[in-house]
Amino acid sequence: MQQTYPPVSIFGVPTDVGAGRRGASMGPEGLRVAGLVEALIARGVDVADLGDLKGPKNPWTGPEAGYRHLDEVVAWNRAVLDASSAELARGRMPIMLGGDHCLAIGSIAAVANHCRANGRKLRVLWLDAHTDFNTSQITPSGNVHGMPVACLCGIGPDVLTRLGGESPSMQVAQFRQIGIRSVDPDEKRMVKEHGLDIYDMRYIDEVGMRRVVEEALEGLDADTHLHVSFDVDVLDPTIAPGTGTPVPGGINYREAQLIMEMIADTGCLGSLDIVEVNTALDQGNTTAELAVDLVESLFGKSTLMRD
Ligand code: HAR
Ligand code: MN
Ligand code: MN
Ligand code: MN
Repeated sequence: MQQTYPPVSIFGVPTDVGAGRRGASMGPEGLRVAGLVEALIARGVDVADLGDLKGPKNPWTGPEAGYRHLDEVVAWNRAVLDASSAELARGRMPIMLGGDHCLAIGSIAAVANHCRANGRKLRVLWLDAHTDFNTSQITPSGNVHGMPVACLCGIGPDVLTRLGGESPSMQVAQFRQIGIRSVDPDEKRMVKEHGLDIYDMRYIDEVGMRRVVEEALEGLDADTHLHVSFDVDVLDPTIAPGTGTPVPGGINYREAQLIMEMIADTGCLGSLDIVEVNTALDQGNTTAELAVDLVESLFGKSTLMRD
């Protein structure tokens, strides 16, 4: 099925203020060096690389009141919110290159506002080893990249939950999470209490990725904007070692391709984050290269002759 895609605007968000290890700040350049822009052009996509957003340096300090670097996280996310909102308003698809996963607070708040203003439904597909549903009270680390889903659902500090204006930006029921295999004990209680829709590794093993993605994308229609938040640590560390919090037992190459191919088939992709690529921990640039390979599938490149 040959599809046309809206024009794409790419931004780098070179920060690791939300992470527990340094180096995700080099992710945007790693993805560019891996040929992201060229790959999209080859798919026939109209793409503009608008360069990197600006934000504060990483102070590399410990948690204060349960958060590390909260002021810096807020500053980066304001920049993400503004940039993403502006591109959505111009009818372009924002692709945010992380950077650590805290940036999803700004990117998804922007998409939520855009969908509300235009009467569109919104679904978020969260591809991750982690549920990212921590709060300042229960976080084992204070790292805000472990908290974006909670913040978007209105659970977190006002400066983040109200970043986009209204709080909550999102309802829990709008999220689907695939690839989960590392949830902190109190976080587990939280996600159960709030009823987050989670397709964990055991479920993927038991029913297979095809059915998982069918279920996660069920109910999408022409009025639905699909946001994909792609944390590369969803991938098995043997194929994607360049990430700050690798967890064994992740999804394999074909499972990852199938997710992207099935998303492409929906024609609903409206925005994308590619986060947690940490080139300092990578073997060569393999993790960014794999991410680019997967983005090609997300934009309709098929391994079979289905075009
Ligand atoms: N759950 C742990 C914490 O909150 C680790 C979170 C790691 N998060 C990411 N994003 N890499 O998914 O500290
Ligand atoms: Mn994450
Ligand atoms: Mn993760
Ligand atoms: Mn849209």
